[in-house]
Amino acid sequence: MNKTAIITGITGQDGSYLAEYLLSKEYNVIGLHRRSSINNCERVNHLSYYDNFSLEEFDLTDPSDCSQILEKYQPDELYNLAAMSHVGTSFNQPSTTFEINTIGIINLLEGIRHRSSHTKFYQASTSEMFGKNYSIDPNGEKYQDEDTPLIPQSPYAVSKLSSHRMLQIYREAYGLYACSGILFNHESPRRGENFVTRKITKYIGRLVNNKISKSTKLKLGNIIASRDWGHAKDFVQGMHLMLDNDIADDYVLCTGQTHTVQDFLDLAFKIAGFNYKDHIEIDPELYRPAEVNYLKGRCDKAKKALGWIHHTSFEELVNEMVISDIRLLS
Ligand code: NAP
Ligand code: G4F
Repeated sequence: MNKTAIITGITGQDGSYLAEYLLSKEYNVIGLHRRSSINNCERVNHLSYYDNFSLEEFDLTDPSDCSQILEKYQPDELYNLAAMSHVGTSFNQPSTTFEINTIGIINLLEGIRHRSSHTKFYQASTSEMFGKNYSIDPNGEKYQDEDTPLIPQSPYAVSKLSSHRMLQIYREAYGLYACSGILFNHESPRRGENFVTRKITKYIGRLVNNKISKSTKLKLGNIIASRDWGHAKDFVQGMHLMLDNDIADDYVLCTGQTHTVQDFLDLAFKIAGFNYKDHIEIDPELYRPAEVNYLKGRCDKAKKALGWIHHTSFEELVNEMVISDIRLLS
């Protein structure tokens, strides 16, 4: 019999790629989205022709909604991707961030415990939880992995760390099959437009298609921050591998390489035939009150236990995003 998977956050970047991936494996997929006054399901509209894909309204912050969904579907797998996922916004909306990112997972874990205890659970944890911290190898190389202590630097990161720890407690205390994926940044042409990579490629798309004047600058904050950027398509496969296993555990997924925002700018503008220095302006308002300056993961554990590796290089990712936004805005 085909397996059933529920995905929260179906309208987001990862939700759409994960749904496509699970459908390719013949899962029945139920995508959960919160009510909106307009249709915001554009990332998954193309999946509507699948008989085994459906959408259902849901809000993660409502405990009864969470338990009813679990009672109704008794899913084999539940992927909790829903979140207030913007680090900068979390400084302005700390309570909402906690309500969704922390209370939300408690609602789901309680729902699983009482209504559907066979359900395997995936939680979208994050490299932001490392904050300013890193480990150093014998060659002096700085990196983060599962053993690096977590010292979060933003309301978003603290909310995710609470969820991460809550999941571990439910796994140990109640024997739930629950995995936390500590994922480093992953991007794609479907990335939300207020994350730095997409903000850059969207600006380039407008510039190339003469939708803005050459004097309209791209305003950015801290461009010396380093991130370990991969492709979302690769990362959703790792989420599935964590649940398609015999032992529930927590894993880092990353590319193992790091680049600054400046590196991203340089390559993205070069692809379109421009020099980024002619087009950007640093806006101090866009600096965060506390910043994570360096993220570079090591995912030897996931490679060994799950056989997961990333396939898309940084250059391929940037190229795909730039070309996509040039086409989209033409
Ligand atoms: P995203 O594009 O921002 O999507 C977030 C999703 O959560 C959206 O579908 C959003 O719905 C939904 N959501 C928010 N509040 C909700 C609520 N109260 N009830 C139900 N749904 C709600 O994020 P993403 O990039 O796909 O990331 C997926 C998950 O991975 C997030 O939890 C994020 O924190 C985590 N993560 C992401 C990365 C990354 O680099 N992308 C790295 C590590 C961890 P609306 O469309 O209605 O807003
Ligand atoms: O693209 P960002 O907003 O991503 P950030 O903060 O790394 O968070 C993303 O990755 C996390 C995993 O590590 C996820 F958990 C989280 O949900 C999200 O998907 O910012 C990247 C860097 C930051 O250092 C930021 O300060 O870019 C810098 N930056 C510079 N100018 C900017 C801007 N970020 C944004 N969003 N907008 C700017 O104008």
